[in-house]
Amino acid sequence: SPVQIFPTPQEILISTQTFIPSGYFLTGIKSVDADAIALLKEFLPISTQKKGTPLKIVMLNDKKEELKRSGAYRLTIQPKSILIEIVDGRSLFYAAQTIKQLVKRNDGGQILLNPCTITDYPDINFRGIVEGFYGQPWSFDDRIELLRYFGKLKLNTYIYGPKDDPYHRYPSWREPYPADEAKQIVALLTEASKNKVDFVWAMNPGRDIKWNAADSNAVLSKFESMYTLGVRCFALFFDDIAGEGTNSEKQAGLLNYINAQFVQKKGDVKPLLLCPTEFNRTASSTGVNAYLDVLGNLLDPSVMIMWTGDKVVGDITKENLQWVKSHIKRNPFIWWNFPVNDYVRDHLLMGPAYGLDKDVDNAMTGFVSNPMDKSEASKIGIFGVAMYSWNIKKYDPEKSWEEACRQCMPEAPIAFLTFCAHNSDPGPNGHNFRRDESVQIKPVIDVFSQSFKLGKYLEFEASQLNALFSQMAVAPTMIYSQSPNKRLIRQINPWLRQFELVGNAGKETMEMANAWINKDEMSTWQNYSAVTALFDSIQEVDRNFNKNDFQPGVKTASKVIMPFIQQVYKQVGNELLARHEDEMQSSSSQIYSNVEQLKTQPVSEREDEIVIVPVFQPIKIKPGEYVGIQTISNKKMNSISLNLPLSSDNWRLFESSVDGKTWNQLKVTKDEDDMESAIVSPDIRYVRMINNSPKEQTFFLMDFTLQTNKV
Ligand code: LTM
Repeated sequence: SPVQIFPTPQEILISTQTFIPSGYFLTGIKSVDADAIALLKEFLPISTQKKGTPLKIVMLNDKKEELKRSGAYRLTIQPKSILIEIVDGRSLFYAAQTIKQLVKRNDGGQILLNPCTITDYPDINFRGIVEGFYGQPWSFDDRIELLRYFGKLKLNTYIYGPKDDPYHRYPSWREPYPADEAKQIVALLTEASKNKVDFVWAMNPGRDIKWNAADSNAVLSKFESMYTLGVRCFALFFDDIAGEGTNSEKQAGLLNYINAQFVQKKGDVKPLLLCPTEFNRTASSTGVNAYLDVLGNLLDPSVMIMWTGDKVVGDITKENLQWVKSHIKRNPFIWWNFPVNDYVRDHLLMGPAYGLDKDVDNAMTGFVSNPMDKSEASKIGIFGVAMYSWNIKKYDPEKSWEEACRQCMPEAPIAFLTFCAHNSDPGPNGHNFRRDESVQIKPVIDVFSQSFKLGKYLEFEASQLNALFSQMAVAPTMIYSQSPNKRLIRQINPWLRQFELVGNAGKETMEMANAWINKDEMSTWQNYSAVTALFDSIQEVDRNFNKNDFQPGVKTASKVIMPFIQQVYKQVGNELLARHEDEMQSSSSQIYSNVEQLKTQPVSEREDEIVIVPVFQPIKIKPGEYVGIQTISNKKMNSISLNLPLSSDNWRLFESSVDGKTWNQLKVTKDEDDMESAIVSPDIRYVRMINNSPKEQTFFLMDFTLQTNKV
């Protein structure tokens, strides 16, 4: 095709010849979407007089089911006319977005168009994001910018549900927003409407809801207050809760009540959306009257149900979609936990959006991505979701990702692509969700390092590695100097700094390796010291930036590049210093647990503490199961401290051990904030909390910390 259009149209016939259009006048349907007309006028000469070429807008009349969807359109461009057939205002807006991408200019600045016929519609009805992560919610400006981005990508759904907005969730879901926040919501609704986006306001009342009339009315009146602000789409979330709120019969009862008393009565409110408590297959109970079956049987058929797939974070497969449909008795509305990074906050997820089944027709009501707390950086993942959800069969994750990088940073596309290519894997995490990273260079690294271990330095591979490391080292400077997107730079700044250091460390490492192979001990020493100094700087950035209580730190190129650099450094260092490898490794800790859900949960080791990375989902722990920390650190241990809310019963014991075989019970005390702690002896290497009761228990693992003596 002579022109690229994003998302890829369903059917396109386009001539390679261009023509220069004269002025247009509008004809056909009179009262059409004003935003779409304003958009058309931005790039087409449209006059108010009946002069020039007709641009005719008519209703689309086609039997095909897809061409009845909101947003569907047919566009016929000929030298003597433009015809736009539409279903609704959104269709016209999308046709205008398409024409915008078709318009080119010649050297004289004149507009050029290619005659074409485009028949286009979305594969999935609701497409967009759910702002549903933990951590600092997006700012007002972040959201406005994203809504504009949505318009361009033909995304139509913005679900508002940030976990750390107290008026969305605990403790203030019952209360209306304060005046200034309410004003911002009104402004967001206006921007959403301009971009043909449904702004869905979600409430997450499950943590402390009481199943009584008072709380049903509390939900109703909060919805009423949001309706007054202009909200017309509503959702109820019951994810990440334990206890009373998880009752599926009661949840279904509440949704049906809101449907009857609010949605039906208002008449202009769209169907309700529910995020269930068991929102993925791993978390789903089975048997008679299992949670999802109850929802499937009781919930009004108009209510849409969200679903994250087989796991909290993972792929979306045909098989999984079919499985959930058989339980909820409707197509699921996908909540895809990508590129969200609230469970790996020291990493960025800026790689391709893949793991989405293409062999799925009409199997999803909606598809929304849960993004990172970094709105601009999330645009890369969101772009992929926009391409997939509009045209599933034509979706190409790699190509979409490259285009996303180009569009997000047209001023320095190669630098930005390089940055994203090495910032995609989340690192080890409890969801076992990993991404490919450094894909192109990985085979080169494998070949080079294998030979290097045998004392050979492969020149050809080395030249490719050198080229990449140089590119990495300059990419941040290019981005800082060329990109006007200051918001993006602010959001990813710590990673940009780190990226430059890693690039430089790579360059020095290659020189060191070369000098070592050439038996140039003097240069080897010099390069070795330079790499050591760069490692120190990398550690400094890691310690001093991106501070948060969950996973502080700044990890970049951590899957392929950093391990390679470290391995070469270690190998040369070992030989140079005649040291043994294990002596260099002074400390390593990991989770100590036989709870399936926790086995891969990482721990984070800091200067004077070892912390289990918090888990947001409730954890089920059977009698005799335990969770704790195992360490081979050479530090002295001090105490453990715990903050495990919603678990005041006496079902657990705390224990410590030197060898993992003999255990001593710890005496735990509570302070006035209900924080628990216990002193441990300096030589212990294991601490754990064990379910000492005869029953399975549910708890949240928010803070489990082993304090070590300050070094
Ligand atoms: O995924 C869902 C439905 N809920 C939460 C999200 O809020 C959170 O962002 C993700 C990723 O950590 N996990 C969840 O369980």
